[in-house]
Amino acid sequence: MIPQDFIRSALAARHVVVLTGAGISAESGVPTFRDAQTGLWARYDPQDLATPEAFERDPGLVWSWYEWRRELIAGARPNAAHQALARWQRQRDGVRIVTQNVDGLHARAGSREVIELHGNITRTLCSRERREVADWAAPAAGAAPTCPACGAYLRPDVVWFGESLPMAALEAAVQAVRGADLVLSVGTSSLVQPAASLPYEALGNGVPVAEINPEATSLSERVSFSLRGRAGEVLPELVNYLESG
Ligand code: BJW
Repeated sequence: MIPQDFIRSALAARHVVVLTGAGISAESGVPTFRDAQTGLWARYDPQDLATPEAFERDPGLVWSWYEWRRELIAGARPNAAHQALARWQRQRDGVRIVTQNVDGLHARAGSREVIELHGNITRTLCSRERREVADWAAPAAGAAPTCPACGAYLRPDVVWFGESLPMAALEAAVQAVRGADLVLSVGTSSLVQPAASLPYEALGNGVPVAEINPEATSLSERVSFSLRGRAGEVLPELVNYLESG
């Protein structure tokens, strides 16, 4: 059940920012990172796979892990939560999506102008020149492919721990939050910086923040509205209310 005062805030808001994390794609079968049984970090050590040092040590291992995830994501479909957000954007202007996810499922659901803070797993970069590369020769089993132009290893276009976020995306996200009169935090543990600080920026400006998550997070105690449930259930219900309101 969605609180009436939250529905009133959502109806009155002119600029809404929806910050999403791995939990919004969980119902598409894409594993989260930190969920105790099913999260990727329960099975893999991020220090071995999601840092520049890990890639330097063993590019083949890191490439293979991302290939596995790329295939998993290619076979996944946007779920009811992604679709509800796309529907909300079609219904009205001023709903902006900022995602930490690299899976591209918001765009595949039809959302427009999604701000991707941590890159996109479907793109590949030359690790030396940071240029996007579209074609490369298949590597030997267990090895990473190399850049056809300079010979450096290729890597996924994602942001690893210790790396800076793409400046344009981060600036766009901060500006969107500064201009928002309502922020929703959906399916994120709110642990990873700088994305985790965005809802606090809003709260500091007196802007209400709602959290949609089946579990409590480090943000939960601070939020204005806590909608405890799965994104694929809560978001369609919310957008249905807004459509009829
Ligand atoms: C559901 C659900 C359902 C389940 N419905 N919900 C300040 C203080 C301390 C540390 C730092 C700091 N500033 C920077 C750092 C270091 C670091 C950091 O934050 N570390 C923390 C872990 C402590 N940050 C960085 O290094 C960032 N870079 C940076 O800041 O550069 C400058 C700098 C560097 C170094 C020092 C200082 C400054 C880069 C961060 C890059 C994160 N990269 C990853 C991997 C991306 C590529 C890939 O996919 O492999 O991004 S890590 C991983 O975490 C991924 C995610 O985008 C990110 C956030 O995870 P998310 O989305 O919140 O997922 P989960 O699994 O944590 O949570 C899922 C939630 O869903 C749960 O709450 C569930 O309950 C919920 N859920 N089912 C709704 N159906």
